[in-house]
Amino acid sequence: MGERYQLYGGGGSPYSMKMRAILRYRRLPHDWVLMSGKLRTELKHDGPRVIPILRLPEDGSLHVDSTPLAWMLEERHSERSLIPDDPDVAYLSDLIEDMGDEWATKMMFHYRWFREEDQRYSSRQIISDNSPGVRGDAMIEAARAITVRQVGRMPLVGCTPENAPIIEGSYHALLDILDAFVTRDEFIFGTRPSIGDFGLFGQLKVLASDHTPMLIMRTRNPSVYDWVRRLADASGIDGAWHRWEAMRPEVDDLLRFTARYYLPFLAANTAAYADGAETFTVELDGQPFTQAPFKYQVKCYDRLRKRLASAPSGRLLDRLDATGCLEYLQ
Ligand SMILES: N[C@@H](CCC(=O)N[C@@H](CS)C(=O)NCC(=O)O)C(=O)O
Repeated sequence: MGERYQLYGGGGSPYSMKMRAILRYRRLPHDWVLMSGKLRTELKHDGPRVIPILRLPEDGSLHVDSTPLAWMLEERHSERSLIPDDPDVAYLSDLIEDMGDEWATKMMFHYRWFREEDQRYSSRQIISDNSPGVRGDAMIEAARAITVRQVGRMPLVGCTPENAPIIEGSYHALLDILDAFVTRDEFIFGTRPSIGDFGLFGQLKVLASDHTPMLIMRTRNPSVYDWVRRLADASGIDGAWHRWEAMRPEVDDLLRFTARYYLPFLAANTAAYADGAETFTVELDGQPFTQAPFKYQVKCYDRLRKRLASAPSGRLLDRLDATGCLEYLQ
């Protein structure tokens, strides 16, 4: 085991891509290991059956959930932190990370499983990574089984045909915002990437690979495609944070985007969960969006609100207010 982290994941898993890109940017010695059923049994991890899993070098302990993992790395290593040193900027970075993890993932899941040609490519890719030696009929059968399972999960995460126009519209809107500023060394909060960049990156990396969203990104917003391609390994980037006063205007566009799609969803999800409702409908960008309440996102909302309540600064509140976020976060 030695001095290196092990990251167990899959090439089609957005949170695995996020964690791998973080380890690379932070220059932390690690091995990238493709997870398989056999390996999962050998690892004897008794936590949630998800990827990625990070194994610590010193004691072999196994840990999941990319946001807490990223924060654990922050505690363990101070060089090349992902957290902007200005706490107000850091809050915005966390908000954007959360939006990437929890809203942009709907884009990823929708495009992956909505159209047959996407199902065909994605299911095969997942099996190819997680099932060593599988080919021919066995590959076809395993790909079919995972397609059935994942398509069955679509309504649980709101990826229904009725919600498709909202999800696709939000993908286009996000690409357009990023397209307005990404260049070779530019990230959301400076010339170095933040946890917010990596939250978006995880989902965008998969969207840049799955068939239909890849074509959209490459033809409509090729500069975003390039940005994603580079952020996959940013170990050579040595940048700086912008000061609050020099924050680029596109950050406000990202915040307005968050207020248009993600935060109303998050608020309605929490209310519906508290009421024990089976489903809820919320208006997003002027259109009704319906899904069943999702427990994990209740925690996300709680965390964002508590953090803001614990350290409110006037300029942060003003910015959140001006972009439409504040009404959901107070
Ligand atoms: N919040 C977790 C989510 C991890 C997650 O949902 N991973 C997916 C793959 S990207 C998974 O393993 N799902 C279980 C399954 O597909 O069986 C994180 O940020 O790491």
